[in-house]
Amino acid sequence: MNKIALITGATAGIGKATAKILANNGFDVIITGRRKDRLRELANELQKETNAKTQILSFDVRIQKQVVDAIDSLPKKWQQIDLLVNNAGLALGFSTIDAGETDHWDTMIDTNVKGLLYVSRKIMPKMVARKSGQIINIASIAGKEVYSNGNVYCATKHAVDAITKAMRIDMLKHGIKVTSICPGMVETEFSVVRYDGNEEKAASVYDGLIPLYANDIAEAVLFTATRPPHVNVNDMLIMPTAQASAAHTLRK
Ligand code: NDP
Ligand code: 8X3
Repeated sequence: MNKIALITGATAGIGKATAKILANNGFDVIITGRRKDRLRELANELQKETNAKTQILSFDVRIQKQVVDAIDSLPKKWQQIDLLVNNAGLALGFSTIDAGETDHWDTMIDTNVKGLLYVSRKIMPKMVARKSGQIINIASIAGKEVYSNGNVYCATKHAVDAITKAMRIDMLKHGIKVTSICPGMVETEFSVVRYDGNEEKAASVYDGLIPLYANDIAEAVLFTATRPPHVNVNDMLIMPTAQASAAHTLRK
């Protein structure tokens, strides 16, 4: 029987690429996100192109009741999740902290930190009971370094880094693997969301350099998820060749 993976934020970018690569490599996948139409499209694609079985769950990670109800609605055998990929997340805005929009702060903290906690809190007890499971948190270079105008987004990703380390310690005795995968710039819908739909501004983030693509990170997830039982990847920092740190890029 295939392992079961639940991926948050599978409607776009890294989460979508991760769902595809896992489905192509022996996992059955629970794809989640708020945009149900996109989840249906992806499920159809996976059904046509892979042998994986798929479940769709549409919920907002910020709302704990939705998280709990969605996972409770899965058929019993699908509730035995082997791999949780906590990927849903976003940045909103790019201003100095004195001028930041507090609505943006609330949304980033609620999604990137509290949402990840709600989903994990719901899924971990069944892993603990089975003494088996794996959690991969998609953190960021922004969780290792702070950059100008990144303030609260960076704080949420530093929190993901701390939560990942704490999970690994608390889950040690249960044999549950915990990993953070920390990408630099990845060209997805991330910048379009950050700049409130301004496609031109979003595209300019990647001007003159080759960024990472979603599949580059999906491959790292697959690598992490397919190590033998005695091997855990604790932390992986993956950057475009043209980006040496959060603030150092080479543009042509
Ligand atoms: P995208 O904007 O392409 O995808 C974000 C995904 O998160 C979407 O599927 C979206 O689904 C989901 N999501 C956002 N808010 C919620 C919510 N409240 N409830 C449920 N799902 C939600 O961005 P990326 O693929 O780039 O981002 C994925 C992760 O990678 C994020 O955690 C991001 O911080 C991280 N990251 C991204 C980098 C980059 O440069 N792109 C670099 C480092 C880390 P929907 O809107 O349908 O709910
Ligand atoms: C997203 C990448 O460039 O905002 O985590 O640090 S960046």
